[in-house]
Formats: sequence, C-alpha cells, structure tokens
Amino acid sequence: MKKIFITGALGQIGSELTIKLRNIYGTDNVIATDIRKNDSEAAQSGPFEVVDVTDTKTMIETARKYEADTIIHMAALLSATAEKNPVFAWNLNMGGLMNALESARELKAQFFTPSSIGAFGPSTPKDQTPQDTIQRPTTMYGVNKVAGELLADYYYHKFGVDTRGLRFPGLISYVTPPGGGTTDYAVEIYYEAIKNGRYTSYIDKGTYMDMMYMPDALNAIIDLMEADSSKLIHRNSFNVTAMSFEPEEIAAEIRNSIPGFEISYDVDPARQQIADSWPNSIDATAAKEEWGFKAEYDLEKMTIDMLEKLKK
Ligand code: VAH
Repeated sequence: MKKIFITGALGQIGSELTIKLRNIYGTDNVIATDIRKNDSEAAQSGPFEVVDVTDTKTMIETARKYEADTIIHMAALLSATAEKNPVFAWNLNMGGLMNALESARELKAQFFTPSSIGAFGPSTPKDQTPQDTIQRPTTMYGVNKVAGELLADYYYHKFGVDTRGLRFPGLISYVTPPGGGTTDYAVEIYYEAIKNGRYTSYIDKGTYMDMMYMPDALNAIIDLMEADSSKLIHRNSFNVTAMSFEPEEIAAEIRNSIPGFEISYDVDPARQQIADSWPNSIDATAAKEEWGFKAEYDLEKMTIDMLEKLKK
C-alpha cells in the first residue's frame, strides 16, 4: 500500500484507521473521504475529499486524481440502521461497494472492505463458526455482507483485482462512538459505567457475540493488506475475533474496576432478534494460518484500557 484512498473515513473504524495509516504511510499518502466533512482529526489532519460512494463518477475521478494504489471501502450502514431502512441500505451498501470495486479495477488498485459476523444466519453453526460454512443471514445487513463477499471474490477471479476482507465481530472503541450497530451495547456500557455507574442493556443477558478491541481490528486490516498474496487461500472474507462474551460478563469485568457497577435490561426486540441470528463464537484459524492474525486484547485488558482512556 502506498497511496491509500479511504471511503467512510469518518466512521467508527475509518476515523481511527485513517490516523493509523497516516502515521505509518505518511499523511499525504492517505486520502480520507466521507459524505461530509467534520472537525475530527481524520478530516483535518491530512487530504480530505467529500465523496458520496453512490456517485460513481465522483468516486472514480477522485481516486484517480490522487493516483490511489489502494482502496479501503468502509462506507456502509450497520445492521440495526439497515434493518430500519432496507431499500436505502441495499442501495448504499451494494451501490457503494460496486463503485468502489469498479474504481479499484480501473486504477488497478488493491482493495479492502469489511464483512461481518452478520454475514452468518440462524442456520449457521453457532459455536466456533467455521471459515467456510452456511451463510443465510436474515438481515438486510447480512444479505449485503454475503453479497459483498461474493462480489469482491468475483472481482478477484474475473478482473484480477487484489481484493481482501475481514468478517469483523463487534468492534469496541473510545474515539468515535459507533452508530446503528447491534453490538454497540458493548461500547455504550463503558461510557455509562463512567458517567452513571450503571447501564441498561438493550441486548439480553446470555446473548453471546464475538467482539474485538479497535486496536486489534486496525492491525488486522494492515496485516492482511500487507500479507503475501500467494499465501492467501481465502480472500473475502476472513473470520477474525478476539473474544466472545455476554452482557453479564462484560459487566462483571467493569465491576472489577468500578465496584458497585450495575447492569439492568430493557431488551430491544429488533436488535435482540438480529443478535440471536448471529454466531455465539467464530473460528479464526484460517486467518491465523494464512496471514498470522493475532489479537492482543482480551476482555480484561480491553476493559482496563477503555475505562482508563474514557476517564481522560
Ligand atoms: C453491527 N458493529 O453491529 C456492527 C457489526 C458484528 C457487528 O457488524 O452492525
């Protein structure tokens, strides 16, 4: 990767990925784009362009203007929002992806876009979900992610575009709070723990989902993109995870740092239904074997770091 063009650069992953890539590859070599600009470090600290990923012409012309050799496509609607606006979600998630893939094909650029544990559904084996298994998700987000994996593999086999992807679990971060996800309870709980010493979870106790701390997610993207192409058996997309927990377990870990922290439940049926359709834990062996994936943060280490950073 030398000249990196990022869409959705002001989102939960994009905003931290942009800064990390600028530190590694040089500020002027990382072009951040999003549907609108804001005063965040990602928007202000280097090249930024307003790009609507559903506008084919603007995306390709902007990527060409910077002679991008890598396209990192992060712009998308997450699961809960997509479920409320399924047609808009299809148009943005699939229209944006197609434009990003066409840009990569035209520019002969390397390509990354994330998939998700949301690409699995109720008929997928729920525990230690394999890399290659049944994928019949029952959410629009999941349909977009499965279609996106197939489309990205198609661009590799048909046009030789070096496409790579990761099936992310819920990502936890303290820089840019996520918007519209199902796993976001695991982010909100830290903010509420510090502010109020208690949290009311919209996901029910006993609901296991895979999770990962943002620093591990960013390293996974860079390690995958820098991996030796000849070693990759899979491409779109690799299972990656760091931990799997249910609300009672993250609450207990927070209580180790904030004694007396209390969790209560007011389950949101819509997001509970999405969570229930996803795996309890996925198997990341393929990522470990093919490009050396490794997560540094477990629940204990992440909780200490999240609370420390948020207290500041
Ligand atoms: C969501 N955070 O909740 C995203 C992610 C696995 C969850 O895809 O939609």
